[in-house]
Amino acid sequence: MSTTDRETANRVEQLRQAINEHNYRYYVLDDPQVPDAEYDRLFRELQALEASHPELVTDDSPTRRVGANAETSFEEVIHRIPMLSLDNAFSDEELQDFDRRIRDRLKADDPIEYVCEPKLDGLAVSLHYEQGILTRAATRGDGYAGEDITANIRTIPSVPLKLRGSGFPDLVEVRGEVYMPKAGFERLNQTLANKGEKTFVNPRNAAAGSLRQKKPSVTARRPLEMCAYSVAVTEESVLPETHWDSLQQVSDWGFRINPEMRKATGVDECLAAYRELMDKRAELPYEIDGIVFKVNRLELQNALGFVSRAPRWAIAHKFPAQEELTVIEDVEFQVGRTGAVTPVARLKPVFVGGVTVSNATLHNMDEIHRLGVRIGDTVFIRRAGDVIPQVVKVVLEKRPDSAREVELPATCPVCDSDVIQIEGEAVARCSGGLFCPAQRKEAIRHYASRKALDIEGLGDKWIELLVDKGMVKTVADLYGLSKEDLTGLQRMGDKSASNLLAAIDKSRQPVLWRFIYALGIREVGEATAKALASHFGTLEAIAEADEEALQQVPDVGPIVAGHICSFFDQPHNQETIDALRTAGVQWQTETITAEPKPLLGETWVLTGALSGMTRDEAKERLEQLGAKVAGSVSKKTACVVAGEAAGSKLTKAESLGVKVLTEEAFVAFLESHSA
Ligand code: D41
Repeated sequence: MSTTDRETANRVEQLRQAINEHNYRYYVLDDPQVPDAEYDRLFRELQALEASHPELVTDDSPTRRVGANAETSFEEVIHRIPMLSLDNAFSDEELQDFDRRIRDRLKADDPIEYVCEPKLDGLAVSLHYEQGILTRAATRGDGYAGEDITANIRTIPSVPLKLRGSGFPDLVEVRGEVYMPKAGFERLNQTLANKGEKTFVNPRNAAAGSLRQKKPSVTARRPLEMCAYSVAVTEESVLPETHWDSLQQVSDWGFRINPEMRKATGVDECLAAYRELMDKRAELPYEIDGIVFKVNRLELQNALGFVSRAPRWAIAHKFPAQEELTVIEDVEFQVGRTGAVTPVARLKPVFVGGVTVSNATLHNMDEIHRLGVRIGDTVFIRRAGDVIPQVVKVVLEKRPDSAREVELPATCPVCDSDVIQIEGEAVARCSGGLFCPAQRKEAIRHYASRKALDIEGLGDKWIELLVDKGMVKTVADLYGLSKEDLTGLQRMGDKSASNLLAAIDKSRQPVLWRFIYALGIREVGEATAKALASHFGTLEAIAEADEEALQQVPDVGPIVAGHICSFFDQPHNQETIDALRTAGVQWQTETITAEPKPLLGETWVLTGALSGMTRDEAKERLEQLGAKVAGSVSKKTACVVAGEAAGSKLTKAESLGVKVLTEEAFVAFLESHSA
């Protein structure tokens, strides 16, 4: 070997050690030591060296997690030492029985020491290491024979391809659970759903499906992890005295072990550990379905032995199931405060995730189609943590002949207005707007908000009260309120009643754009309302415009035009507008169009704090003069108004040579342009 070859070989070895170390810190300890960019540089350097020196490539190189063209064979593998199963305890009594049996058998007077391990909800696997190198990975199968999944297991970053340290036996078998963390599962399902593909029912199925892939490159993209729970050494070697210590050893070899693991002496401490873990269950980043108790001393384990494939020294105390089967008795549609019409499944009550569940959301019609749900179907209901129960799968085999398709109602179940579903949008909506009782409070809140009619003092509390007492059904009712009405309400003093009435009264003459904005038409925000007002000049003209005419307005596309038309098509909305008019609300015909607009086509930017006016006021003045007000400075910016403590926008304006006005100069400018 030449010197340069030796140098290359050394560098390759150095890179592998560094990368393995970073991998270990990142995936096993969750404690990265270098930024991703540094890791990527090392990785690319190793890839490049291996590409130019193929003779240096080894199987345990961190670049070889996805084998070049290896496929997972799924060939049968006979376990040299059978993989035992676990007995279950479903109650405190069953756990106490387990502990009593052990003490009887061992004739023990003192309480037994147990190791308590979260029971990960994944798949048990066996990994063989020869001279420290991963040589074979297999599923548990029936405990005697499993399948060879080496190529897929190699892609899991928390599985060491090579044991860390030295002094390990020539042949080591590590057993553990492969699982998918909750966050990765959610992301994977979201991606699958976006592609219209079938999603997984739970993280366990997702982990199983990912390991069952023929192509390791697919498995590699799935967020799988592995956590070790036991070790078997098939030859003479010094074993630690306890299960606990053997897991510390496995951890030193580079495996992830469960950080929630702890020791407990006697059954009462075990029961306490069970309750503590149950309380933590929802917060853990992975799913567990119980807790495993194992007699800690290996000597005692040996003395206890096993019966029919399960050790006498271990038991799984199960948590309440998070999935159960039940029947969808009906599907009803609920209307949310924004008008979203959401299908809700009425279920035959079922105990799942620790509570009795009789409703589950179906989200929207797309979800119903994706799941293929019909009324009468038997379905998997899943309730994990505190999240709302979900329908995750239909059991087609159990579909009765009487099963009915779910149909989106044509009209709102609350107010009978048309239900509108825009193409390409998953959510269907009630078009009742101001009129729909389900949307009433939200509509009133919006109407009274600062950018709309700015009714000071009409906060959430009053809206709640007025709507709940039936005193205000639509915004028009606000104008009919009398002082007696208000003082009759709890906690409403004479003075605050007068103030509120005055504020309501003051809102009777809004400018047109504010009134349009206040109507709460979907996707008609402040800017669109202004554009509509200055284009059409009157509300009548907007109400009569068809979609084509509406699209003449800058910023109004087909979707917004559709929302505007369906709003005015609803007789209820027209009635509310008429009622407002009758109540004396008089929006001013937009006169802006008639005014000269010296700043038309210009974009201005406001930055820093103004002392004499608010940002919104400054913006409004500029817009009246025809300018557009933007949030960032570019070459195209006509002018920047710089108030107190202006920062990066001012610097940028100066560097681009954009005109800058101080507040003083801006005020003078406005005065010279005021009518
Ligand atoms: O977390 C687990 N799922 C887990 C499974 C665990 N922490 N410990 C386990 N210990 C065993 C024995 C006691 C037999 C070594 C297990 C399992 N078995 C197991 N997993 C699937 C079947 C058996």
